[in-house]
Amino acid sequence: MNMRKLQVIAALLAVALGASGFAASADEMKTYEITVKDKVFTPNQITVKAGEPFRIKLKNANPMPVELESSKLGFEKVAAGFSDILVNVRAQAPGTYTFFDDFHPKETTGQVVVQ
Ligand SMILES: [Cu+2]
Repeated sequence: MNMRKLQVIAALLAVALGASGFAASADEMKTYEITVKDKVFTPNQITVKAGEPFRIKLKNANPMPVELESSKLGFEKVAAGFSDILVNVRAQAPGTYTFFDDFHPKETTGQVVVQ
């Protein structure tokens, strides 16, 4: 095998590895953990990058269910008592978006700051 062929193979390998690296990073979206207890989200504000999908992992530290919801961010999911849920959020434009527990929508709120 000559040097030119080796260079072509190396270039093709780099492309293949790069492509699989990209697929892996899509699977490893940044996950923000929030705990809800006694009608309070902790933290009650997270800051995420504009234009990048992300995940919120909500740990429900109450015996009662909560419903994590945000109409603007497009999710609505119930976490049973003492359980965790994961929601995927689409890439967003810069801004401040509210989320809440739909069982206590006035009291139990938080914000996602996209910047
Ligand atoms: Cu709801």
